[in-house]
Amino acid sequence: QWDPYFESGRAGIVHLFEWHWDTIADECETFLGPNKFAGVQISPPNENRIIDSRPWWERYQPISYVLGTRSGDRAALQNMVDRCNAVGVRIYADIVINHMCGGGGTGTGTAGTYFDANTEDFPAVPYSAADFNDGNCYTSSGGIENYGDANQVRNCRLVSLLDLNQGKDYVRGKIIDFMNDLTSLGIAGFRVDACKHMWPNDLEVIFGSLNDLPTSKGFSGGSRPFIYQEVIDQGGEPITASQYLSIGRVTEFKYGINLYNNKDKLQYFSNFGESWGMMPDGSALVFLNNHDNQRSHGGGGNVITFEDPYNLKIFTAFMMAWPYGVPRVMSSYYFSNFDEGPPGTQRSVNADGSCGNGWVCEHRWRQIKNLAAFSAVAAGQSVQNWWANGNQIAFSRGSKAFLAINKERYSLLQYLQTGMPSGDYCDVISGDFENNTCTGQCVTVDGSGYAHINVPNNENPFLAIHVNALC
Ligand code: ARE
Ligand code: CA
Repeated sequence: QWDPYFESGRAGIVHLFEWHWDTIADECETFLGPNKFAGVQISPPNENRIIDSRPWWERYQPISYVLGTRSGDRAALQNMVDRCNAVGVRIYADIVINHMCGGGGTGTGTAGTYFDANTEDFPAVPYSAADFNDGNCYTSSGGIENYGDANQVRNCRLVSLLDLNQGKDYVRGKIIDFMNDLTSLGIAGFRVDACKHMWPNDLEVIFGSLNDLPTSKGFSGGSRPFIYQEVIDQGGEPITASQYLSIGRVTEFKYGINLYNNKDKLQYFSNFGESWGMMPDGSALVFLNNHDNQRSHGGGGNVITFEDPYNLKIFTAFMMAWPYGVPRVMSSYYFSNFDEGPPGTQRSVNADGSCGNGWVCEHRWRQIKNLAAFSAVAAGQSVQNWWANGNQIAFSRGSKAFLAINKERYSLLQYLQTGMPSGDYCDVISGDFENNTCTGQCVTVDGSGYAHINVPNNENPFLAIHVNALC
C-alpha cells in the first residue's frame, strides 16, 4: 500500500484543497494531464456537518459516508474520477475515519442526513453511542489533554470530535465498506486523516481487508489501494511515525521544517533524506506545507508557503528534483483568517495560466508547473554531479536531468558537469517548452557533458534542463 500507481511519465500529487469535482475534472484534462502531473488529493468526499460560517474545517466533521459535499455529489465524483484517470491523473481521497462531528447539537449534514451529536446517533451509517470510544477514555474532560499519553491520544476526543472505536468489528466494517466504495469508483488511494489518533493494529486490519483496486478501472490485478497516513511526528511524543510504517506511507512533517530551517544553507543538502532523521525514502509522503500548517496550525509555523513565493518555487524544485518520498504540492486559496472557507466561485484561468477568483493555484505557477515533467524524466536516476558553492548548488539525475539553484546575491556563472548527453536543452524555469518550442534560455551541453550555467539572482533563481525538452 506504498505504491501510488502513477502512470509512467508522471510525477507529483497536487492537493486541490476545497476544489469542486467538476473543476478538478476540467483541471485534469486541460492542465494536470498535459503537464504530466501524476495525481490529485481531493478534500473529504463524504457528507459533513454544516457549520454556520462554512469554514474549511467543516469537511473534517463526518455525518455519514454518503458522497455529497459542497465539492459535489456522487455522480460528479464518479465523473471526475473517470475523466482524470482517462488522462493519466490518479485521484486520492482525504478520508476522516477517526471520528464523526464535534459533540453536541443536532442537525442535517451536507447530503441532507439527520444526526444527533448529543446521543451520538448517525443513522445514515448507522453509528450509535456503542460505536464510540467514550468508555475507553479516562481523562476528566473526555478529550485529549496530554499528547504524552498514547492511550488518551487514541481513545479520547481530538478537539471534542466524537471518537470512533476502530477496535470494533462493526466500526471496522463500516469504514472498510466506505473505502471500498471509493475505490470502486476508480479512486487509487487515501490520505488518512488523524492516524496518530488510531491504533496501528486497527488500521492494519482495516487497510488489510480492503478490496484490490478494480481492474475494470484500469488497475492491474492485485493492486492494493495507496495509503498515506497523517501522523504529525516532530519528535517529543510517545506516538511516532515509525509505528505506522508497516501499514503504508506516512506524511513526513520533518521535511518541510528541515527545508525551512536550512533554506539559506543549500550546501548542506547533499545527503538530504534519512540521515537527516527522517523516515526511509519508500515510506515518506513529502510536502513544503499543508492546509493546516499554512494556517500556523497542526504542527504549523516555520514552513514555506505561497506567502514566500521565492522560497516556495526554489524548494518545490528541490523537492521534485530530489529522490526522496512521494512529493505533494499544496494548491491553496487566499485567506485572511484561519477559518475562512473557499471562495464562492470556482477558479478562473488568466491569460498567463495563473488562477483568478481568489485561488492561489501554486501548481500553475510556471516554475512549478514545469517540474512535473522534469521529475518524471528523473525517476529512477540517482543523484550525480553534486556541486556546491555556499548557497548555490547543482546536481544531475543520472544523465537525464540537471538542476542548478542560486541563492547567493550574485549570479551563478560556472562551467559545470551536467551528466547529460551533448545537445541544446531548454531551461524550463526561465520559460516553457511547449509544442516543441522553447521560450526559456538555451543551455548547450558539450561532448564532455559540461555546460556554461548562468543562473541570475532574480525571481527565477534556478535552472532546470532535461532530455525531453530540447531547444
Ligand atoms: C473544529 C474547531 C474546534 C472544535 C472542533 C469540534 O476548530 O474548536 O472543537 O471543530 O467541534 C480540522 C481543524 C480543526 C477543526 C476540525 C474539525 O484543524 O480546527 O476543529 O477540523 O472541524 C492534531 C492532530 C492532527 C490534526 C491536527 C489539526 O494530531 O491529526 O491536530 N490534523 C487533521 C487535519 C485537520 C483536521 C483534523 C485532523 C481533524 O489535517 O485539518 O482538523 O479531522 C501537535 C501534535 C499534533 C497535533 C497538533 C495540534 O503538533 O503533535 O498531533 O495535531 O499539535 O495543533
Ligand atoms: Ca481515536
